[in-house]
Amino acid sequence: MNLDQETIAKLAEHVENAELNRQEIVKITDDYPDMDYEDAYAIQYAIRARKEARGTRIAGLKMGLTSRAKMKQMGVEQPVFGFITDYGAYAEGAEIETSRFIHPRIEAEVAVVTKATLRGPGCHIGSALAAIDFVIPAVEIIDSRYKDFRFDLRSVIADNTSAAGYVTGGRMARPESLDLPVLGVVLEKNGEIVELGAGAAVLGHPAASVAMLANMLAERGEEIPAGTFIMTGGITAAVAVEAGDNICVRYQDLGTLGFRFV
Ligand code: OOG
Ligand code: MG
Repeated sequence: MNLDQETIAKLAEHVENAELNRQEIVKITDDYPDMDYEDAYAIQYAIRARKEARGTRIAGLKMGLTSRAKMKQMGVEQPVFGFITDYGAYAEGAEIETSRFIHPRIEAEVAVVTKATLRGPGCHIGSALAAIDFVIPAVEIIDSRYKDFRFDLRSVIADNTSAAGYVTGGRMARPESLDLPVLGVVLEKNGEIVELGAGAAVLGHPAASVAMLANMLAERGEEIPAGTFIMTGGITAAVAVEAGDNICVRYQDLGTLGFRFV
């Protein structure tokens, strides 16, 4: 770690305020070029603690930058993790207030809920699959607090990996009933197909993303408790949305998730 506790706390407040006030900021590594990955996660965890102290419930975990499409779009090459909150949750059919965000984008993802503890190191796709209770379609709403969505890996980790909301719905299924790598996803905006892909876009298999999360958490002495909701990362590149947009995401075997921005 290169930053002291006081600076971590100050940056956590700065980045969280950008979220709460919907006001974009410049990426924090511009002013703190020495900030390292540990500092970045320390800032993210400080933001999480600030929210929990205010009564926010942590509703699950997310992986990000797990697909080529996303890595290419954002110019960063390594998966990251973050948390999702109770107040970011939307159900299928939701009317989502666009004014809650700075410059929202959506990503089609596959989410899972676990039924057993997952602990790294050495967690692999087999253990992850055995620990998945069910799979459920989920669309993430990301909203980088950084100007023009421009960031580096350390800055985006500190900004809780741009997490802003998520819509769940469609149909859940047991993992053994699905062929997750070839599970097709089609994202439509206002009736037009804008992105499409398959589960394999996510590290070859969405369960590999769950295993990687367990291994990343293990480095911090943490595990994934049973009953955790996990978003495995965008299959497709993220799509910018604005008020008036109607979104429909079709998942092979898992139904359709529709909602709109108002
Ligand atoms: C970072 C978050 C990436 C995903 O699913 O890849 C992410 C960003 O692109 O702003 O959530
Ligand atoms: Mg995502």
